[in-house]
Amino acid sequence: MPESKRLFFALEIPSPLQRKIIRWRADNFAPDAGRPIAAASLHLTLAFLGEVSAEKARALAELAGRIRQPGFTLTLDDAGHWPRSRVVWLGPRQPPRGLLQLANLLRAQAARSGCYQSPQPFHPHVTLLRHASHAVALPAPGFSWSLPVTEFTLFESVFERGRTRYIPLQRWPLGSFTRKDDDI
Ligand code: 2AM
Repeated sequence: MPESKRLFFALEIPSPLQRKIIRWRADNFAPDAGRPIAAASLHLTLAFLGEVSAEKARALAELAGRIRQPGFTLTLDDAGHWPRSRVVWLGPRQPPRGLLQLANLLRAQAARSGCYQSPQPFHPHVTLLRHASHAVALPAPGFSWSLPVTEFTLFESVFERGRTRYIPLQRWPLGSFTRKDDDI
């Protein structure tokens, strides 16, 4: 059987911000609110690909490499609890257009390549807690972290010895790309 990997495209959260977020989480959520995600695993998923063959992964990476999009600023200033998926999350109150465009493009490329995409609208979020099955008291508004987003990443999700790790496989830059018509 050909080797397959569980893959997804995501935005990485820089380590200093990962550390700030977990400190804030410890200060603002009850210890029994849910199972905390490790600092190094905090990320924002753009498109989930599922189990993908090496050949399909190559094709998707090639398509990702053709994306020409400027960077954007992401502000994480909202938090919520989805009881059905038992997830507590951090996200942008107002997702930047660049984020929605990038996610839509990656999700469309994934769908065209045969990776099932949930029909649910994209709701950008960083998962903070899992198994949050009871009502969760959310922090009062007023928190906010902004980060410049200058690249996106293909991750592999590896489950071993009872825990999941996310391994960055490849990164692509976002930047100020000159359009052909601007050159005239
Ligand atoms: P979550 O944080 O909301 O659970 C790696 O598993 C990443 O892919 C996680 O961010 C997870 O989102 C997301 N993910 C896992 N399964 C998914 C699915 N079936 N559809 C969409 N995203 C999924």
